[in-house]
Amino acid sequence: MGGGISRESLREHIPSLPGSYHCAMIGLDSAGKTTVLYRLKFKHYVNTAPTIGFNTEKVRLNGSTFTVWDVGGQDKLRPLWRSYTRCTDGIIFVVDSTKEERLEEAKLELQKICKSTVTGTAAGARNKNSIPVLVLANMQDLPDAMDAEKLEPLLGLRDLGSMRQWHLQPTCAVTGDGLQEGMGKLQEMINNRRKTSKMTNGFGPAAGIRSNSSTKLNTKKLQRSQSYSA
Ligand SMILES: Nc1nc2c(ncn2[C@@H]2O[C@H](COP(=O)(O)OP(=O)(O)O)[C@@H](O)[C@H]2O)c(=O)[nH]1
Ligand SMILES: [Mg+2]
Repeated sequence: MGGGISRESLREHIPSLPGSYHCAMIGLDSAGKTTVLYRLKFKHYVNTAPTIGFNTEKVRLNGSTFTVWDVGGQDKLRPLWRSYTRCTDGIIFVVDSTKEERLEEAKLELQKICKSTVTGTAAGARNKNSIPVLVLANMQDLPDAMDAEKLEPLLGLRDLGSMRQWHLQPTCAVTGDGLQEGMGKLQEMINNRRKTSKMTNGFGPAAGIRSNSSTKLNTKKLQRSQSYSA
């Protein structure tokens, strides 16, 4: 193909089809990313091995197609994340809710990746209506899992900037609890971003969007009890 046009800039100029979404799933190693991917794809639990490189699957949910890229989370693989997140429609960031000692590391990695997705081409910079982030607070079936209320400040989600939509969703990837709901939220945020980008393209900065939220979950019963917006 002709030189000079990168894969990223092509993705920026070719609009995604309605009902079709490209998502990059990242997070520290052993957070449950691959378990999430196969739970979404096959609707049952699949035993995993550490991911060297990436896994990808097309997942059908609510009549839409999500192409999900699950990228290895070991620290030597993290420099790869950027090439998956730069031009994606949505970022899924998976956290092990039982590992308080790894939350600072997770927070810094999330901040780093979010920073890397606001700069870039002129179009990217104008469209400061940044790539939405779905944070999965995974392992909620375990007794020492922290709930969304506790995780939200520890992950610094409110510091991600006013142009960033995010949603914090408690999940258990083994049973699938919370996954459908989280993906529904991600879809809503992506559609919101697409709408805002259409309205503002070429007419100055995007209007601010504040649709950030956490789903609170009864961690014992894994049922949604309440949600709130920032
Ligand atoms: N109890 C429990 N274990 C989980 C959950 N999600 C993943 N796991 C387990 O955590 C381990 C790491 O999961 P994996 O998907 O390989 O993590 P990844 O490195 O982020 O891809 C595996 O043994 C999974 O079975 C969960 O929600 N609850
Ligand atoms: Mg994996």
